Amino acid sequence: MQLESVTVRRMTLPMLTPFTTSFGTQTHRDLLIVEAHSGGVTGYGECVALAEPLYSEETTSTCALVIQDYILPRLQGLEISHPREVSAALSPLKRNNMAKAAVEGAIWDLWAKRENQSLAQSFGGTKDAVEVGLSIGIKPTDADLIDTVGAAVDAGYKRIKIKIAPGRDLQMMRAVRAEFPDAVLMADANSAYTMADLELFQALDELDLLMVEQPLAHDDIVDHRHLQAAIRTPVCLDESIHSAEDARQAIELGSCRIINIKIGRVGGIAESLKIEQLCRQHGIDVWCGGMLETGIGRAHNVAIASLEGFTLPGDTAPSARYWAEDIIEPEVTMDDGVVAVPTAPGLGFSVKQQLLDELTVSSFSTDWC
Ligand code: OSB
Ligand code: MG
Repeated sequence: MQLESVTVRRMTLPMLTPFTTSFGTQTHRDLLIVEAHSGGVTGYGECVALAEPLYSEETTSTCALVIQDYILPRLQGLEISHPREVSAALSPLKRNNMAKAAVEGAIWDLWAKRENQSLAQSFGGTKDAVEVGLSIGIKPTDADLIDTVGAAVDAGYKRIKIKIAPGRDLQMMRAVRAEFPDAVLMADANSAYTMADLELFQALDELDLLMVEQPLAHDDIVDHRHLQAAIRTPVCLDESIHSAEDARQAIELGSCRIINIKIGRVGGIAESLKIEQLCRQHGIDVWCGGMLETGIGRAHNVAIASLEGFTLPGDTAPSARYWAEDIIEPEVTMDDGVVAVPTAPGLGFSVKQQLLDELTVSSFSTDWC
């Protein structure tokens, strides 16, 4: 297969509810949708970078630039027999993982559609439904948070993740645990703490959390090792893992017992599959993280979460949790805490092309011919 053309669209979607983490509040999603075309078929990918470099160094704007100036030129004229070859072709480019993943994802969807395979099938997924957890942002009061957790428990989510930040941590988590003694709870710090906060994490041990996600610096694996050795609660790494090589080092050091895979953060599907395999070999639990995706990125996430190594519920909540109207149809929906893995070719959802056109504020396309 040869890529004939690629179009990248930028759009802004208002979120139904603002989402606050230790690094800031998202009220809108500023994102890129990549369309890859070949033989009359279109594959779709989503760039998960945020508008500002608060989660990682990438932003929507840096991704647009890197895709246009560096990624697409390397794919021009390339004969692609399997989408795995895309990450190999892009490997000389350092990092810029979210930019690479957006393009690789579109090509993977295109290839799967042409091969008449679902994305899940093309990834080697085996489950026909995936368990879903909810990620809840920092709320102004404990009462607000308890209401939101209660609604999530009632909705059937299999695991509830609560964002924590200095000043909104131990007391708040104790209040939630007291209200929901049996809920499967975890906390995500988005790298807001240091080893000076060891006592906080030791105190959190008493709450029987499923895990604590990225407690320490975004680029650390050494201090996480010391933290994991000093607490019972499993440490999960998110921000610190950008590749299978990072995962190998973290596992070797004992820096975590769980890894959250985000396709964008690790540079694509091929790299995600390597991490899943490595974790399976080492008995490390894996789950699919989320970046407040539209239906396009969400469909990729649901497909990858169908792999055997994804042993814990992922942040793949239904569309209606985020958007007034998703850009795919049907929307992603949840039943009894699970999302069905589509079996139709590619994403398994159709993209609302007219809505995409209406939302697009700027775009660029390759001028290959
Ligand atoms: O740390 O997992 C995170 C959203 C944006 C950036 C980072 C994170 C998150 C989430 C939301 O937790 C997960 C989702 O519901 O998509
Ligand atoms: Mg996280």
